[in-house]
Amino acid sequence: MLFRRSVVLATSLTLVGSAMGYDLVRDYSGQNFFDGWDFYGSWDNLTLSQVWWVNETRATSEHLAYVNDAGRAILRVDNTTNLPPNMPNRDTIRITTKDYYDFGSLWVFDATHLPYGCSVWPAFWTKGPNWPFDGEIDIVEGINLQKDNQMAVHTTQGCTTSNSIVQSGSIGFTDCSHGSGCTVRENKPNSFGQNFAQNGGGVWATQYDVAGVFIWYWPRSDVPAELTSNASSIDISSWGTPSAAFPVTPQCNLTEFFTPQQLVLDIALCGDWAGVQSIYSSTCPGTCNVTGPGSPAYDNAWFEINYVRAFTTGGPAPTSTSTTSAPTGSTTSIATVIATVTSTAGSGSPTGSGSGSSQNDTNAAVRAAAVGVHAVGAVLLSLVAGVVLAAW
Ligand SMILES: *[C@@H]1O[C@H](CO)[C@@H](O)[C@H](O)[C@H]1NC(C)=O
Ligand SMILES: *[C@@H]1O[C@H](CO)[C@@H](O)[C@H](O)[C@H]1NC(C)=O
Ligand SMILES: *[C@@H]1O[C@H](CO)[C@@H](O)[C@H](O)[C@H]1NC(C)=O
Ligand SMILES: *[C@@H]1O[C@H](CO)[C@@H](O)[C@H](O)[C@H]1NC(C)=O
Ligand SMILES: *[C@@H]1O[C@H](CO)[C@@H](O)[C@H](O)[C@H]1NC(C)=O
Ligand SMILES: CC(=O)N[C@H]1CO[C@H](CO)[C@@H](O)[C@@H]1O
Repeated sequence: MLFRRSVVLATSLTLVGSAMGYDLVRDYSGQNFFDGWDFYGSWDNLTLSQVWWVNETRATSEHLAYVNDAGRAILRVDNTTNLPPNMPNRDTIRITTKDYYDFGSLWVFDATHLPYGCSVWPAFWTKGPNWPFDGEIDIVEGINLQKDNQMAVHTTQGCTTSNSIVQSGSIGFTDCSHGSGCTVRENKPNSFGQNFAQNGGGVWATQYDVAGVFIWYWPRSDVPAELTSNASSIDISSWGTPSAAFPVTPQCNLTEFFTPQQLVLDIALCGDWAGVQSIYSSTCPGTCNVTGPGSPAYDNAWFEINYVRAFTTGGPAPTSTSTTSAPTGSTTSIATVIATVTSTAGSGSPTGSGSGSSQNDTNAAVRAAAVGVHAVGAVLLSLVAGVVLAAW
C-alpha cells in the first residue's frame, strides 16, 4: 500500500552568534488535540505488551481518549472491564502524529498527569517511518511505581555515549544499539509517577538538531517564561544544561541513524520492560498481569496533557547542512519547508483476530520472530537500516 504523508522538512545552516530561535508550526491542544494524530487500532504487535491499542471509534466509545472540561487531552487505560485470565490484552491508547519532523525541530510536551501504577508503562517518544530502524527518542518513559523519568535514544549499531557528555541526568546504558538504548535517568525531582501529578506536572522540550538530540525537563514551578507565555516564537539559548544530551561525537554520528520523526504517545502494560519479573518486583508485588477488575489497579493510568507543540527554526533558505555546534553554544538557523512525500512504510496486513487465545498465539509467534531477529545480530540490522535510509 502506497500512501501520502505530510512531512515537515527542514534543513539547517550554522550561523554563529545569533539567537537560537524556533517558530511554532503545530499546536496539538484543546478541543483539536486529537486532530493531528492517528490511532493505532491493533493489539501491540510491536513491543508485545498486554494491550489492545484501540482505534478512534473505540477510543471514543470506551471514553479512553477525549478532551476534559479543563480543555486537556486525556489518554487512559480501560479500568472498568473485568478481564478474565484467558484475555491477555487490556484496552489502552497509542497515537502517532500524522506529521514527521526533520532536524531543526523542537517538541514541547506539557502534562499535568502521567500514567502510573503496577504494570503501567507510558511513553512520549519519537520514531521514524520504519521502527525501530529509523531511530527512536524516548522523551518521557517509565514503568510501574518508578519515581524518575528515563530518557533514551535508540539506534542501530555504531553509536555510544559516555560520561564526558555534559548533562544533568545520570547516564545508564552507553551503547545506543542495546535493547534499552543509551539511557539517562532524570535527576530533577517530580519527573514521574505520583510525585509528578501532585506537583502539578511539568514540561519537556526536545531539540532535534543536526548537532544531536537534547532534552530539557522542568517541574511545574521551574518552567521557563518562553514556554509559560505560549509564545509562537521562542529563544532557547538561556535554557542551560539539558537533562539528557545525545550530541554528535566521534563515537556517535547520531544524525546518521535518524530520519524524520513522528511523535508517539502510548500506554503499554507489562511487556518487555514493565513486566520483567526482576524489574517488576523492585516496585510492585506479585507477577505482572492485566486481568481482574481494572479498578483500582488502573485508576492512575492516564495522561492529562495541556499541549504538545512543535517548533522549527525559521530564517533564510539553507545553503549548508553541516554543524558541530554544542546545544547552547553557537546557533543553528533553519529554513522550513512543509512538503508531501510518498512512503511505503506502514503497509502490511492486519494481524491478530478478536479472540483472546489466538491473540496469544500470534503474540507468541511474533515474540519468537523478534528473538530470531535479535539473534541475527547487528550486521543485519545495520544493513536493513541502510536499505531503509536509502529507500527514504
Ligand atoms: C474499531 O475496532 C473495533 C474493535 O476492534 C472494530 O470492531 C471496528 O470495526 C473498528 N472500527 C474501525 C472504524 O476501524
Ligand atoms: C497558544 O497559542 C496558540 C497559537 O500561537 C493558540 O492556538 C492556542 O490557543 C494558545 N493556547 C492558549 C492556552 O492560550
Ligand atoms: C555523519 O552522518 C551524516 C548523515 O549521514 C553524514 O552526512 C556525515 O558525513 C557524517 N559525518 C561523519 C563525520 O561521518
Ligand atoms: C477509573 O479511573 C478513573 C480515572 O481515570 C476514575 O475516575 C474512576 O473512578 C476509576 N474507576 C472506575 C471503576 O471507573
Ligand atoms: C501492526 O499492526 C498495524 C495496525 O494493524 C499494522 O499497520 C502494522 O503493519 C503491524 N506491524 C507489524 C510489525 O506487524
Ligand atoms: C494490575 C493487576 O491487575 N494486577 C493483579 C494481578 O493479579 C493479582 C492476583 O493474582 C491481583 O491482585 C492484581 O490486582
